[in-house]
Amino acid sequence: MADTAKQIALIGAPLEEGSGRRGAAMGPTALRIAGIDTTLAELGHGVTDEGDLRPLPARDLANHPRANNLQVVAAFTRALDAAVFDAAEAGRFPLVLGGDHALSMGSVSGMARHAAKAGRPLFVLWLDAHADFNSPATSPSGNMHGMPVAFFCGEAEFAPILEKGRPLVDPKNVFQVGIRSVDAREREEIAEHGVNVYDMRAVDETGMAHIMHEILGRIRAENGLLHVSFDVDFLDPDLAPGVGTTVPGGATFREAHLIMEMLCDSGLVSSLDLVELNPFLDDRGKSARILVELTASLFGRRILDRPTRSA
Ligand code: 4U7
Ligand code: MN
Ligand code: MN
Ligand code: MN
Repeated sequence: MADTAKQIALIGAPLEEGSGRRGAAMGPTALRIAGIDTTLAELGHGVTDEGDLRPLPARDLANHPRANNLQVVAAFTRALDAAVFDAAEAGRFPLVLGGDHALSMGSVSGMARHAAKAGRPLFVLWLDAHADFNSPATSPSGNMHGMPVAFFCGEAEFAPILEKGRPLVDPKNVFQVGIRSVDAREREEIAEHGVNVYDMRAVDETGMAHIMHEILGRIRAENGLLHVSFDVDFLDPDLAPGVGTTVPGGATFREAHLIMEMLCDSGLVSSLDLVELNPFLDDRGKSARILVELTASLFGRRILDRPTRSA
């Protein structure tokens, strides 16, 4: 049983237009079939499935030649900003079932508004093979799933997807772990903006526990809220092949579970995205199942009971 029972709101975001291929729109369904709701309920939590968001394209915005399917991505951004904010304000834990990573423009925006209202800083833990810090001006592909971090850190070139004056996330409050594929311009951008990056080499050299202690210590010291964004390609492709952008040399099974266990013990996590699952590319539901198992670790499943001593 979980130490602290939560009220969890499952919010389906069948967005695939932010990526370069089809399939991620089936992600929410695959996560439900893999038992995300019953797994969390068995751990003692209250679970409400809000179903899938189905926003109409934002036709008030002009299309952009370097931001593919901007109107669809913008519609999901607005819908998720509202759904995540409303759930958090109601005291529930927003758990977004993706959908491609462009959806984090909306989920992080909603949590940034919630944190601003509570007078607390928002931190973001970005678990990904990629930095996702492109903008329409720098992206090699134009695919918006490679842009969410630049968007919520306030990079200027974005079309006005959300109204001006939205709360942003301080790039110094963004922690990226597992990074191993960074574009040339992204490399400059993340350094200029002061994003905290623990690339795969840092994981190899210092170990995941050390990295997580450092991150959690900082968030606790600043009384922050933590949004976790989990891209399937953070994991090694042998473990999780159901994703469109596999990169070799990813996190192992235990590294990923340790992160979730330490996050659970910290009590700091306030929201979660599960993104980039592409069931069309998966191997008999393997990736969907591992995501559900990792989510169970985040919500209190543990190997043995032990005193809390993380961070
Ligand atoms: B994901 C890429 F060029 N950087 O911008 C781009 F390599 O959400 C990939 O992390 C982005 O899966 C990957 O198109 C986005 C590319
Ligand atoms: Mn990503
Ligand atoms: Mn990625
Ligand atoms: Mn910049």
